[in-house]
Amino acid sequence: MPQEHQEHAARIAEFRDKVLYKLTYSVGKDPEHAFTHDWFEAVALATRDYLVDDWMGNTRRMYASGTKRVYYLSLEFLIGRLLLDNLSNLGLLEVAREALAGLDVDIDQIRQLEPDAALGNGGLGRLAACFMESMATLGVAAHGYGIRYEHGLFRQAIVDGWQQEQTESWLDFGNPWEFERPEVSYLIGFGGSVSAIPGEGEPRHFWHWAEGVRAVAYDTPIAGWRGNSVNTLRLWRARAEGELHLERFNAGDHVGAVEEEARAEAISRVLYPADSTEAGQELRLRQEYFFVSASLQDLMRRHLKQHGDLDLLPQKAAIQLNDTHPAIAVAELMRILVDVHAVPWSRAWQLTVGTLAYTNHTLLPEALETWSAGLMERMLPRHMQIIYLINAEHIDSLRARDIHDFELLRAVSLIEEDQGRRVRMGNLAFLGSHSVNGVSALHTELMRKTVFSHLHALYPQRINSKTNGITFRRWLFQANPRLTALLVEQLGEELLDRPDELLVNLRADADKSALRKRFAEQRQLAKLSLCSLVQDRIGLQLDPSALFDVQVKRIHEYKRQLLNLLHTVALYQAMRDEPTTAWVPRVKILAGKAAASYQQAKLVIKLANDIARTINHDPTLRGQLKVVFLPNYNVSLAEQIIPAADLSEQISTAGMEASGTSNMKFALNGALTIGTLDGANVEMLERIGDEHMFIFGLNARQVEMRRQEGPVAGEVAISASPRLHEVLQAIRSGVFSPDDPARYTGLVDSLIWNDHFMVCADFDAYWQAQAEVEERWRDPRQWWRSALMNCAGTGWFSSDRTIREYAREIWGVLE
Ligand code: 26Q
Repeated sequence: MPQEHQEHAARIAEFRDKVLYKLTYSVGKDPEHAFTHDWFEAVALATRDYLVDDWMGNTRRMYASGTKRVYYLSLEFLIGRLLLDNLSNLGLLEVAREALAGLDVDIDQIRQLEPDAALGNGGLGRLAACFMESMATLGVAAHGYGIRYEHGLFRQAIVDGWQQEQTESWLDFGNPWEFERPEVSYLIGFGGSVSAIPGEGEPRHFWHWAEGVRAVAYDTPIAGWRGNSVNTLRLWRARAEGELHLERFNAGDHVGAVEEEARAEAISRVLYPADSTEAGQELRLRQEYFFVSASLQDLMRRHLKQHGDLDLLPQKAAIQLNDTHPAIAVAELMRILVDVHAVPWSRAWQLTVGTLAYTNHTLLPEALETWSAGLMERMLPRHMQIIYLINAEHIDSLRARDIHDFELLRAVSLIEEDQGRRVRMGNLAFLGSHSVNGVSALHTELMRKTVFSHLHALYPQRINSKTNGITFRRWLFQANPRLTALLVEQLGEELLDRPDELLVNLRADADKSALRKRFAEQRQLAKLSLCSLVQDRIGLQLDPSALFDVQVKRIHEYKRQLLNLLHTVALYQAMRDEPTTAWVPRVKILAGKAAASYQQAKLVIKLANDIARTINHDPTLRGQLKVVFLPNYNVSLAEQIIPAADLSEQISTAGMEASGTSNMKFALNGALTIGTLDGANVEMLERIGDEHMFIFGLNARQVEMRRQEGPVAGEVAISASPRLHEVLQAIRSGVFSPDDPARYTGLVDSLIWNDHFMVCADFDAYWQAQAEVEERWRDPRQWWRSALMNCAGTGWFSSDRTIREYAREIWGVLE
C-alpha cells in the first residue's frame, strides 16, 4: 500500500476508535443498542477532541505572542449546525464518512439530527457567524461574545396557512460543542444608587447596585479552514446569585422562594425577536447590559493579566459592536476605567474611543434603538450619569468649536427630548467609537446623508464602508459539494484556499459548452434534492425542469414578498387567460419567518399560502406554475434551498436593505438575480455585469424624492396598469380567500392609499424584468453562461475579504 493510503487508513481507524470510545464512555451506550442520536453525539464529541488540540495550541500562541485581540460583541449568532463545518474545516470529512460507514452509520443521516443553533433573527446574526469562521480562517485572534439563549429563534409552524410560533429547545439533548466554564463568571449589577466621594482631582463614584446576576461562560471552539486556527465563541448564561430562600419555601411559598431565581435567569432564557416594539423592553435592556458587562469584565481581566497596563488597551484590544445592541459598552467601559480603575475621565474617553468600533445594519427609523431615560436611570443609574456627562462634554466641545446651530446640537445630542427623554444608542455608539461602518457602499452613503448626517459633518473621517460577505466554506463547499467538485476540477485545488481570488478565472470558461452543460447537470441534481425535500415536507410534487424562482428571508414589508406574490397572481391570470400558450414552467418558492407581533408580515404569509393552495390545485395550469411556502426557514434549510435556485429574488424597496447576504449566496451557487438597486446588489452588479442580472425599478434617490412629496398613492400606478389592477381586484375580492373574502381588503386598500414600499410603483417594471428572465431561460446557452458569470463574479463577496478589510482598516491587525 502506498504511504498515502496507509496514512488515510490509519486516520480512519483512529477516528473510528475515538467515536467508539465516546459512544461507550461519554454517551454510555453499547454500539449494539445505540440510537442514531447517540451516534451523532459520539461523533460530535470525537470531532470536538480534534478541535481541542488545535484550540489549545492556538490559545497558547496567542498568549505568547501578545498579539492584538479582536472582540466581536453581538446579541445574535445565527450559527446553524456545526458538525459538517467542523469536520470539513479540520479536513476530516472523508475520514469520518468512511470510518462511520465501517460502523454501518450514515454520516448524512446523523448530521440531520443536530439541531440548528438559531441564536439570531436573520442577516445580522448570520453575518456574525460567517465572520467568526472567517476570522478563524485568517488567523485573526478573535473572541465572539454573546448570550447563550436557552431558546433561540422560534420554530415556525404553518397551521391553515397562518404562522404559529413554537418554542425552539435546541439544548434539550445537550450541546456537544460547548464547554461550560463555571469558574469563569462575573457579577452583573442592576438598579440601586450612586454615591460620590470627593478626593484629589475628580471625585470617585460608587455604584451600590441592588440586584446582582451572575454571568457564567460557555465556550464553543470555532475552527477556521484547514484548522488554521481555532477561536472561541464565549456565550453567557444568567444564573441567580442569591441562594434559594429556604425559609419561604418551608413556609409553603414555593413560587415566591424561586422568584428571584426566575427573574435573574430570564435574561438568557430567550432570543428577542426583531421588530418587537413594546413588550419586554426592560428585559431587552437587561440582556444588553448583562452580556456587555460580562464581556468587558472578561476582556479587561485578560488584558490586565497579559499586559498589566490599561494605557495599552487600544493597542491590544479592538471591540466591534454589532449594531447598537451592545452600545451600552461605551458607558460600561468608561465606568470600568473611571470608577473601578481610577483612570482620569479624559484619558478614559481616549481609551474607550480608541478601542470601540460600531457597525450599523439598518436605517429603518423603527429599528434605531432608543431607551427611555427613566428606565435607564432606574436600571443603570451610574451609566445614565456617565451618558449625561459624555453628552455635556460633547456639546461643550462643539460650542468651543463655535458651533451653536440649535438644530445641529439637537440632532447630535445623545438625548432625544421630543417624546419624553430617551437615550439614542446610535449616537452613543457613534461618539464612543473611532470607526462607524455601514455594510454596503450604498448603505454607507445613505448613513452619511441621513441618520448620521450631522455627526458625519462633525467627524468626517469616522464613517467607512465594509461591504458584507459570506463564508464560502459553508455556502459553497458544504452546501453544494457537487458544484464545488466541478469548480475544483476546472480551477484547481487551490480554489479551496483562495476562492475569493480564483473564482473569477471561471469567466474565461463561460463560453465552453461542455462546462456549461456540466454546470447545468449538477444544478439539476441539486434541484432534484430540493424536490424530494418539498415532497417530504409539504407533499407537493414539483417539476425539476421548471424555473425555480426563490425568495427566502425574513418576512418584512420592505423586502416586498408582496410584490413577488402580485407577480405570481399576474402570471396565474395570464396562464389562465391563455391556457394553450407554452409558458415557461415556474415554481415560486418562498420561506421566512415574520416577527410574532408583526401582523402585516403574518398576513403576507397567509396570502402566500392562500395563493399556493388555489394555484397548486388549478388543473387548467397543467402544472406550469406551482407555489411553495416552506415552513420554518433556518440556516439548514437555506443550505438546501440555495443550491437549487435558478432565480434569486432581491427586490427590496431601494434604499431600505442595508446589504443583504442571501443575494451573495445565491449568485455564488449560480442563480441569476432579479433585484433592485439596493444594498449589496449594486456592488454585485459592478462585478457580475449588468447583462447577467435583471435590475428593475426605482432607485434609492427616486424613492426618496417620491416620498418627499407626501404619501405615495398606489392608485396612480394601478390605474396605469390593467394587469396590476386585475391582480389587486382578484385578491381584494376574495378569489384566494373564499372562506373569508374580506381577508385582504385592508391589505389592498393600504396599497391604494399609501404605497410606502413602492409595490405598485415598481410592479410593471418588475413584470417586465420577469419577462426578460423567461426569455433568457428559453435560451439555455445564454442562461447557463449567465449562471457561470454570476458564480465567477461573486468571489469578492467572501467574508474573508470583508474580514481582511475590518482587520486592516479598523482593528489594526494583519498586514
Ligand atoms: C432591536 C430592538 C429590540 C429587539 C430587537 C431588535 C433588533 C433585532 C435584530 C433589530 C434588528 C435586528 C436585525 C437586523 C438585521 O438583521 N439587519 C440585516 O443585517 C444584515 C447584515 O448586515 C444585512 O445584510 C441586512 O440588509 C440587514 O437587514
